[in-house]
Amino acid sequence: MKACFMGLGYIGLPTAIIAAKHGVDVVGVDINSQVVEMTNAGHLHIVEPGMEEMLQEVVSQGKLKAYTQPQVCDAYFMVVPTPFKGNHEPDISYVEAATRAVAPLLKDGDLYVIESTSPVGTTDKMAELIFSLRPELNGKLHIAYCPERVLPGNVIYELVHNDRVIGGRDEASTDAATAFYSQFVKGTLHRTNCKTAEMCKLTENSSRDVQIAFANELSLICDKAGINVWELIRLANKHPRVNILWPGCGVGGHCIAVDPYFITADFPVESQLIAKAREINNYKAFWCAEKIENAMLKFELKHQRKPRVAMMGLAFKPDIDDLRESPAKYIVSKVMQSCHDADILVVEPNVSEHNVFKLTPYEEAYEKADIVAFLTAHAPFKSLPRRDDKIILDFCGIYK
Ligand code: SAJ
Repeated sequence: MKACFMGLGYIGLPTAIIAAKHGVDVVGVDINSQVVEMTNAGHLHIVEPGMEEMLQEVVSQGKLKAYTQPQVCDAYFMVVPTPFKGNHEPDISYVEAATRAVAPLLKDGDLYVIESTSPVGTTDKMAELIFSLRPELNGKLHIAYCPERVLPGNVIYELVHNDRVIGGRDEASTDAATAFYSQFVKGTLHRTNCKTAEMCKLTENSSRDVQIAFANELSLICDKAGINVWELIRLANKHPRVNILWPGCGVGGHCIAVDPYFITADFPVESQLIAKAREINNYKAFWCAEKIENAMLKFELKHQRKPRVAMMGLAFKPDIDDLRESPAKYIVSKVMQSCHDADILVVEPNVSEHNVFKLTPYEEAYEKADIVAFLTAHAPFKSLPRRDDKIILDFCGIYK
């Protein structure tokens, strides 16, 4: 079995490495020649604990080789990004480009799988594209959709142990995809059709977005009512069948803040709750920025001088260095734009340098600031002594 992974990013590269480690001959393909060179040299271009050692092992054994163009194989996996356009419409052009690239290489009996998060109907659309280019293969390929569910930082474990959903266009396709993944997945492989599998991935992340929106909405209500939202949620969760998530300064990252739009774009009439959750989570970041700006104004009126403000955290969630789609980054930028001459100290302990923000060590910023806005609940912030001489805006539950 020879498998070709189209896209060597955060998911494609680890999956290619794990498949190679389990005996599959792997061709890794990326349009970025630097990624290809680094991969072939055994250097990981992403951050993932334990993965580089495994890459070096499979490269030295000749089990994985990277190219800028696909090679003839028996199975092809589309693991490319699916971003959204300005109007929140999904952009499947990378999946389409990767499919066009492998189409000339396909032969009778091959397996074609999409792993990229995709709008419902993408697998059928790509099947039609393949058959329009290779009509003689109609009915002779195995075509399936199989999303991943891994959490960056724990990929080696989760790629192997998480359950997976395998959705073929027909039973034989589900069989073929299940046979492939069973070579390295120890979790259960759940069979379904491709549309359900596509929707399942979108549902998982939308479900989390909706639950976080509920917590964020509670935080707005509690702020107005003078109730500590952290205590409230902790108490409500004592109910045996209630499990509320935590509010924050919005929702970031490349999955939960993005995938719900793949549903709302295609089902605008039906997806009222999902759309509203996106709105609430986006609004929460705006609200936090306004809170900081108001606190700054109040301070200035009271003390007849501008406050020094510490913005604690830029990453989209605790204890990582990933700033993608980060609400914290949005808040810092918005406050800086609204208050040009403000004295703002930006803190991100997981990043050594940033091209836009000058970073200050967290203890120094906390010490010097009049107003401290906790945006990301990084572990080191929790050890800072609570100080009554500062205005503390705890948006992420440092003191929960
Ligand atoms: N957040 C809250 N309150 C909470 C939990 C999270 O405000 O109670 C915020 C975080 O601060 C962050 C955002 O939500 O801004 C997303 O964080 P996350 O940890 O929920 O998710 P991601 O984006 O790091 O990774 C998710 C994972 N999904 C879940 O944990 C349900 C991962 O399993 C998926 O594979 C990944 O999305 C993906 O690729 O879809």
